Amino acid sequence: MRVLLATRNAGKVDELRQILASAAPEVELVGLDAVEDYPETPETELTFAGNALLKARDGVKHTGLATIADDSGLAVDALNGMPGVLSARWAGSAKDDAANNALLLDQLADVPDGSRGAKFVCAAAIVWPDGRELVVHGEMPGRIIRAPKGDNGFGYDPLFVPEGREETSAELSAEEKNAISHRGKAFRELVSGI
Ligand code: ITT
Repeated sequence: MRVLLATRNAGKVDELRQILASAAPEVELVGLDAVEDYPETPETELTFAGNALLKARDGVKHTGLATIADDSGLAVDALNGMPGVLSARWAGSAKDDAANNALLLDQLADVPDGSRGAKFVCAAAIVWPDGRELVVHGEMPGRIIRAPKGDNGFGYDPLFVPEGREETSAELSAEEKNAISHRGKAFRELVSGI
């Protein structure tokens, strides 16, 4: 089965290829780099599930292939669940991880250690050419520390310590992160339903 992977985020591509290779080895993933003139899908919905479905439907429309996509982000307790669906562009439209992390640290500067809870959330969607759709969710709870640590992963990983761990998710190996992550949980459930 050939499936389009509709994401431009290189960090996600690496994670999803690895998660899907072990959870669904029969699925042949086609990346967006193999598709000419693929337009970026505007993420106009206010929910992770809504945006994941928009991206997956666009993939079917442009390629005719079954398409999987995710929409994910960080929900910080002290920010009432923000940056949420705005996570990629929190410091502006450039989608700059370092700027996003710096802004988040500034915003939480006066928040005490006991109140720095947060979770990563992922909605994973698959849409088939015949119109069938499936969307599932995964979460990874944890907390935000005061300075970045670690070089693995992407996005907010250097600031996020998963519940029950001492290291940030940027200090975990890819296998360790995928085993507990929002994206790992959501995609393992997604492929069990296809
Ligand atoms: P696509 O829409 O092309 O998939 P994107 O980066 O715009 O790429 P999202 O809209 O889903 O993807 O935004 C996700 C953002 O949330 C991402 O850029 C990070 O800032 C953050 N994020 C999500 N999952 C993360 C993870 O596992 N580790 C660190 N940050 C993560």
